[in-house]
Amino acid sequence: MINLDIARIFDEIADILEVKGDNPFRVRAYRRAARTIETLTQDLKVIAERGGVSELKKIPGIGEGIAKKIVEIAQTGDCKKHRELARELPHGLLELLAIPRVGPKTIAKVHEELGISSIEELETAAKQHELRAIPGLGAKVEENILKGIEQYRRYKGRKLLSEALSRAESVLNELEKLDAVERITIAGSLRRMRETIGDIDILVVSKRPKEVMDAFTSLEGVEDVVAKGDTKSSIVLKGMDVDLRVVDAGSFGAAVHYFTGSKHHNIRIRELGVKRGLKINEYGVFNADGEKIGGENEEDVFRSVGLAYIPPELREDRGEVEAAQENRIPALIEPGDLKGDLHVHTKWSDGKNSVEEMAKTAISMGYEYIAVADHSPAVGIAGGMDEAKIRKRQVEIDRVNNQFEGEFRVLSSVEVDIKSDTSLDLPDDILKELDVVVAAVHSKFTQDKETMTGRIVTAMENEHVDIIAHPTGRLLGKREPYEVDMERLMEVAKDTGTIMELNAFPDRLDLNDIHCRMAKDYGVLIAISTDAHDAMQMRDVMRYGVATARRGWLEARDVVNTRGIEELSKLLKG
Ligand code: DGT
Ligand code: CA
Ligand code: CA
Repeated sequence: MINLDIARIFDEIADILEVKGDNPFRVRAYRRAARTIETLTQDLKVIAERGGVSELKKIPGIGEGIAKKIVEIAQTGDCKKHRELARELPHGLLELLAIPRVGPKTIAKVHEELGISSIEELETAAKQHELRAIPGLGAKVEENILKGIEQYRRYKGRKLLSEALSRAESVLNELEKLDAVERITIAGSLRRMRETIGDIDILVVSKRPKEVMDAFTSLEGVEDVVAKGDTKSSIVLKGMDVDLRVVDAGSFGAAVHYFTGSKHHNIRIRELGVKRGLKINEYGVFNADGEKIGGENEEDVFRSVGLAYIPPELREDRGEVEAAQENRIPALIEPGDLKGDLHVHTKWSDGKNSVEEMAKTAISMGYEYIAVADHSPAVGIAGGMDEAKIRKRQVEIDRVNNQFEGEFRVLSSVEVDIKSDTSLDLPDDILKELDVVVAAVHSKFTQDKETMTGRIVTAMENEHVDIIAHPTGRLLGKREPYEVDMERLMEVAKDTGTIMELNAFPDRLDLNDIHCRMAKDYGVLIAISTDAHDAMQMRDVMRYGVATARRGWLEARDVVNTRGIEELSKLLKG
C-alpha cells in the first residue's frame, strides 16, 4: 500500500509550510488529509488508477489540490511540490521538526535569530540558555526543548506498531508468492506486538535462499540494502529496517522462538534448558550428547523444558515462565470476543460518518452495539455538543435504533471533558440521561501529579461517569503521559465501579500493557475502544487494542465490551 508514504509526504509538506509561516488553513488541510489517509483500508493507488481525482475527492478531507497530488504520487512515486519545498528549507530543519514539544514556529525563530539548523546546535543553545534571549521564548521553552530532544532520541528509529505491521504484512504478501518460500513468519518485537518496533524480523524456510534474498532486496520501496547473504539480509524499506533470515525446516521452530524473543524471555528458557542438561539455541534443542531432540516446531522448545505454550505477547519475562510451569497461562482475549465499541465519534462532533453509517459498519463487524461518544463543548476544536445538540442527536439515534430493532443498539454517550478545575463539562442532569458517559482529560496536561490524580478521581466519583478514556493522555513519540498516580486511580475505579479504557488508537494504546495488567490485578474492568473518528478506523484500529490487552494478560472476562448488551447494562452506573 502506498497510503503511508503519501501520508508521510503530506505531513512533511504541512511541517515545512508551517515553518515558512504559510496559511494555517492550508497547513491544516494537509494534516487532515494525512490523518485520513493513514487509516484508509483501500489502497490509494488503486483508487487513483480507477477513478482519478474525482473518485479521490469523495474521500472525506480530500480536496481537489490534494487529490491531484495523490494521483501524481501514485503515478510517479514522488511529489514535485514536496521536493521543491524541501529544497527551500535549510538542511537539518526537517529533523528539528520531528522533535516533540517543539513547534514549527519556534524552529523558525531559533533558525532566524541564532542560525540553528541541527539538533545538536539546538541542544547546546538550550543548555546554555541562549534561547531565552529571543522574544517569546523563555526558560520554560528551553526546558521543553531539552525534554523533547531526550524524548526524540528515545523513540528515534522506533516506529508505531501499526506502521510496522502494515509494512511487514506487505512484505509477507510479496514473498509468499515465491515458490522458493516454504514457510514464512514474522518474529521479533512485532510478533510480540510491542507498541513500538525497532526493526521488523522475518523468518523463511527455503531450499533456494538466493532466490528469496534476490526478491527481498529488490522489493518495491527498498531504500538501502544494508547486508545481503544466503542466510541473512537486511534492508531499509520506506524508512524501516527489515531483517530476513532463511533457516532449515528442521530448525524453524527453534529459530522462530529465538528470534521472537524477547531477549530476557529467551535467557530464562535457556536457563531452564541448562538445568535439564539441554542446550537450546536458534538451531534446535540438543541433549547432553549433542543430539537434536527438537526444533521443527516452536512447541518443541517449550515442551523440552516442561512448559505449556506461551503466546508471543507474553514473552517479556514478566512472570510468563512461572505461569507456564504452573499451567496458569491465561486464555488471552481475541478479536472475535468483542461485541461492541464504547467510544466512537460521529458527525455530531468531529467524526466523519453519521450515526447510521457507524452502526452499519459495526453490524458488518458482528457487533451488537456501539456507544457514540461525541465531544462536549470545552474541546473547542472538535465541535462539541451542548444540551440542545445532544437532544437533536438523540432523535437520530432513536431513528437508527428503530431501524435495527432487536439486531443492534446505538448507545447515546458523550466524551465529556474533565476540566482543569475538576468539574465536568456537562451538568449531571444531562449526563444522567445518557446510556454511557465517557470522561477524559484534554487540557492542562502539565498539572502536578496530585492535582491531576484528584482531577480524575473526582470524575470517577461522579455517579454518572462510566469510563475514563485514554487515562494517561500520552501520544507515542509526541507527548509523554501526564503525571498521575495510577495505583490510586485503580483503587478508586474499583471502589466506584468505573471502567478504564484501553484506547486502541495506534499512537495512544492508553492504558498500556502494564497498566492493563494492573487493572486486572485490582479487579477493574477494561473497555477496549477505538476512539474512531470514522467507520474505517473503527474496523481497522481495534486489532492494536486487542494486541495490547493480550500483552496485559487480559482475558475476555476482563474486558467489558465482550459482554452482550444486557450484561453490559448491568455493569454501567445509573
Ligand atoms: P526491536 O527490534 O528493538 O523492536 O526488538 P526485538 O525484540 O525485535 O529485537 P531484535 O530485532 O534486536 O532481535 C530479535 C530477537 O532476537 C530478540 O527479540 C531476541 C533475539 N535476540 C537478539 N539478540 C539476542 C541476544 O543477544 N540474546 C538472546 N538470547 N536473544 C537475542
Ligand atoms: Ca526487531
Ligand atoms: Ca532484528
